[in-house]
Amino acid sequence: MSFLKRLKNKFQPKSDQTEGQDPETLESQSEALDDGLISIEEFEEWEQEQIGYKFKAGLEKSREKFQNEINELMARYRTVDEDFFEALEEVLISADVGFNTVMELTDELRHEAKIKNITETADLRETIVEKMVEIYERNDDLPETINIQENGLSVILVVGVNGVGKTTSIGKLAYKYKQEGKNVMLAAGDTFRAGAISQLKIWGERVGVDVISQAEGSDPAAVMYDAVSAAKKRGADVLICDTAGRLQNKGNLMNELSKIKKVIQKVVPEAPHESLLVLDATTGQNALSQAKAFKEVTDVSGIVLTKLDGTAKGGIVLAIKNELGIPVKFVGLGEQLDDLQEFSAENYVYGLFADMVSDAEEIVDGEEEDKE
Ligand SMILES: Nc1nc2c(ncn2[C@@H]2O[C@H](COP(=O)(O)OP(=O)(O)OP(=O)(O)O)[C@@H](O)[C@H]2O)c(=O)[nH]1
Ligand SMILES: [Mg+2]
Repeated sequence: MSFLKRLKNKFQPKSDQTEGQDPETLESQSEALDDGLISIEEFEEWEQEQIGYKFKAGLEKSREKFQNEINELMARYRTVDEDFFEALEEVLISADVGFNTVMELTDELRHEAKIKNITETADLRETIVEKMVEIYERNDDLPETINIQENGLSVILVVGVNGVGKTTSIGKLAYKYKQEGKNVMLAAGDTFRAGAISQLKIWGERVGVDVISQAEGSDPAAVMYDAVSAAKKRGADVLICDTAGRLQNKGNLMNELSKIKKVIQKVVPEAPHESLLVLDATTGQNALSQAKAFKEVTDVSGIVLTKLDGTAKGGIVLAIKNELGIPVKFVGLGEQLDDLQEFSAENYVYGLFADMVSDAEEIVDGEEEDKE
């Protein structure tokens, strides 16, 4: 089965279903599952489709830009030659894919075109998409999944500079884990910025989870110690910790974060289970420099890439993974509570090329018919 067709089966299983008309909610589907009205397979299929919608909607700007440019490219260059590859490189670089990744991708496309004897650019379309997933997933010992314990407390430390979407992402994460039936608590570790504590408390109320805090200006490590102790005592499953992102003073930040980790480990030796760095996708190359700077001061186990819905340069996802060696674990696809989604290369590529995926059947079926 072709790659695009496989994506189509995964994300658009019911061909007659029109997008946006699916009236089912998570609650009603979960009930239907509990009542035995639908099977686990049907539930999972439905869930995957919903995730597909989210990625498709969140990546709309990037998809439009990318597909327009690729279409133009294919119209302008009909035969596969060096001019075409150079123009393709420009398109990818302008989508923030990152120089090294672009070079790796186009080198492999050159090779693929040669061995498969592909001479028309239109026939290379699907290979471009497939290679993007392949390159993302390659040489990869990096754990993509979130390290949440089945039993016992999991501590998630959230770091990042001001304004990138830390608090919002913490709120959305809390919502996600609460929906999954977990007992969630939050720690207001940004005691530095005025208003940061009350902002987190508002999210706590909105989602319905407890927030452990102290007065503004107090020692963040003391807040964390309180919070981890309370979370352990109350038998919480997940504790998500906010921090202040004062990157302009790296020495201070390093001391503060290592002190925070030390006190957390006094209570839960294997914590933090995740140290998530939040980056704003709309800041492009600047997000990459922030990540490099954070890597110098602390361990980062994953990236939360926010505001992907606000940029047409969604290629930044590929650059982050390949140029920093840190997996993107969550992406922010909008302002709704359920718009923070777990990242997977296939979901992402589906969002970027959903229209091409929708067209896949006709093209592929046509080819199959031709062969018969
Ligand atoms: N469209 C969109 N907006 C987002 C997303 N994530 C966060 N935002 C917005 O980004 C703005 C800043 O988010 P905050 O969560 O306050 O950022 P922060 O990092 O906590 O900022 P400080 O507390 O100042 O350090 C808010 O207006 C959010 O609604 C996203 O995925 N998509
Ligand atoms: Mg905040």
